[in-house]
Amino acid sequence: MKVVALAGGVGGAKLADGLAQVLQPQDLTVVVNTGDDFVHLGLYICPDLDTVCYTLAGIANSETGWGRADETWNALETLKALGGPDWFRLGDRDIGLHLARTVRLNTGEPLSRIVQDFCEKLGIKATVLPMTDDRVPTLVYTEEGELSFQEYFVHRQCLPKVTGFRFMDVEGAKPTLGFVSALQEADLVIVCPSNPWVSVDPILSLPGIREEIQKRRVVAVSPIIGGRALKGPAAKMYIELGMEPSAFTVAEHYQDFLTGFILDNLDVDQAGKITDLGVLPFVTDTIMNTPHDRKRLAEEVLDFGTRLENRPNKKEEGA
Ligand code: FO1
Repeated sequence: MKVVALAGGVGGAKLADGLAQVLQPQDLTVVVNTGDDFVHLGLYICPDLDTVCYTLAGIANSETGWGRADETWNALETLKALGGPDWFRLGDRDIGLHLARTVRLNTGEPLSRIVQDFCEKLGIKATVLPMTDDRVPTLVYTEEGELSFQEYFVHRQCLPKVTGFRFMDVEGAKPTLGFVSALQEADLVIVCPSNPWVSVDPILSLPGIREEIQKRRVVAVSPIIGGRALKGPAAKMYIELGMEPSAFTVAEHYQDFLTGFILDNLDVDQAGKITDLGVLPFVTDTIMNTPHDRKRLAEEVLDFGTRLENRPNKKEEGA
């Protein structure tokens, strides 16, 4: 069963890891958001790609949800002592990866090729792809004006009230070739439990992607459980945008392409409303605290996706 998983940060990386434990490597393509990427201290940093790759390689820092395990902070301490900016915490091993990537990007090498090479060197067998090789930085509109993503997320700790988002130059960006071909061959597309606004929407906004996804069997796992996001500002963003943070609101956000939607036991009362959207709900324990949880949820998502096979997706029904 050929699967394409759309992933952002922590939640996406965990489900991608579960899928990698269950599927043959050649059957899994993980497409990752690059809207969080930015140049900092001269280094080109790709947080969601790195969280996915570190997680799949088993070297992710499970406490923070970003960066590497067994990290040291000597470079950052020296930087701070010399008056440099240390608000974005870069560990020594992590800096090594940013150096290797930045040098190669500066020669004009496409990000997708660099990622593929790093995956081989990290022993990752599944295909991990940036959503595009172009630069599509996410800007966050707040009451204090427009902030770059990491300025909002880390430096300002997601405190400013958001009023909207912009994915700069996304209209002119090209999805990676591997992304488009994997989509066209996909038996199932899985939208991982990532932030719909700043992790999934950038991927869906690339030219031609939403239209292609609408032709596929698609399931999404809710990133909102009991009205909260397990990590990050997704629920706060919903509230600030005047919407209720709930599994149902997420399903509504994706309803134009969703065939099925996986929501947590805590939100079982919303299954009926989701069915009314023409989306098939599946209720289970969606919290992934251990690698076994990741594998179990991945198996349930794939099994649910298989059962959907004999159900035309919404687009065909609506056609
Ligand atoms: N997130 C933070 O909240 N604080 C940090 O100091 C921080 C450093 C960092 C370094 C490398 C990296 O790949 C990610 C890092 N992140 C940090 C996470 C980053 O802001 C991501 O964009 C978010 O996790 C959203 O996906």
